[in-house]
Amino acid sequence: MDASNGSQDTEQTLDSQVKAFFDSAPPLQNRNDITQKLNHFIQLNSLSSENGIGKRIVCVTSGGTTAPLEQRCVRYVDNFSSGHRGATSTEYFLKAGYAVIFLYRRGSFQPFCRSLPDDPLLECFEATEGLNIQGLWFLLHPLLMLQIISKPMKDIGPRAMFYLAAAVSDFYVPWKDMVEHKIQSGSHILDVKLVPVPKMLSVLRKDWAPLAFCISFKLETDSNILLNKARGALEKYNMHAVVANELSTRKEQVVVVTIDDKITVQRDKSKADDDVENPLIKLLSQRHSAYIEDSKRMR
Ligand code: PAZ
Repeated sequence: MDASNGSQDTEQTLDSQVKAFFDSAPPLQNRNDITQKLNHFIQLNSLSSENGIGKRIVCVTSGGTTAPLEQRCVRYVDNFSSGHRGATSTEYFLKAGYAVIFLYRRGSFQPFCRSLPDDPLLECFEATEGLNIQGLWFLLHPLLMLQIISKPMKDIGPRAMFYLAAAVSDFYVPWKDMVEHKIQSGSHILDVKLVPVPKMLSVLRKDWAPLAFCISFKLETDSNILLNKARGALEKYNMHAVVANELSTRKEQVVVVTIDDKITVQRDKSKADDDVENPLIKLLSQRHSAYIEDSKRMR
């Protein structure tokens, strides 16, 4: 029986891997509150528009995720992401007329206070008419929140966009395999088994919000493999575009990879305060509008 466990694991379907991942996450205490808040926000912004069509709504994920090593977590595997991309993009999405659901790692950069440390500004906002940003934070991993957000987003069809700029960990330690207490130091080698996080982008596209316009990101440190990896992700997860960026130049330049284009987008260096997200969001907003028009024609 033991010997077959490994092969059974590899044969798990994506659905059961997703279920196992969610089952192994600590339960979300305030799920109902979050759902209510989101429904209210999406409803408000679906009604408010000049042309009676309803605003476009984008969910921006932002910041890095952590993978805890102990149940009573003292240590975890982290990544470098500061949330600058997500926070800056949110400002430009708002400028472009979108309503934004900003899903961020607590403590990472937030819009309109990028230069301030530890700034819980978004937590002060309550949804009222005219409010076009809803902040939600995640503790460890944004995927459970993403699933919750995608439910009301599904209802607005192609007007929804997912802009997945968070650096999501590719590996985690399932809850059942985690030691309860702090791992003790010593001279032994620390042997921790991290298993792959299921690829939820396909589930988002296929099941959670199939009509939404979906943009994911690909980060590499080796520029020689970046564009091929981005193209691979575009095809594998059926994204509408993948934004390719290299670690050292990510604030200066990105490449937007679509099925028939590779568009280099750069910050305007003649302006000290310009951001690469300025032309990037303009381009994605245009592409999203064209997508909405195409979807209308196809109905
Ligand atoms: O958060 P930040 O501004 O420091 O960095 C942004 C980024 C590099 C994390 C983002 O642009 C990105 O590429 N996210 C996806 C990373 C990945 O999983 O490949």
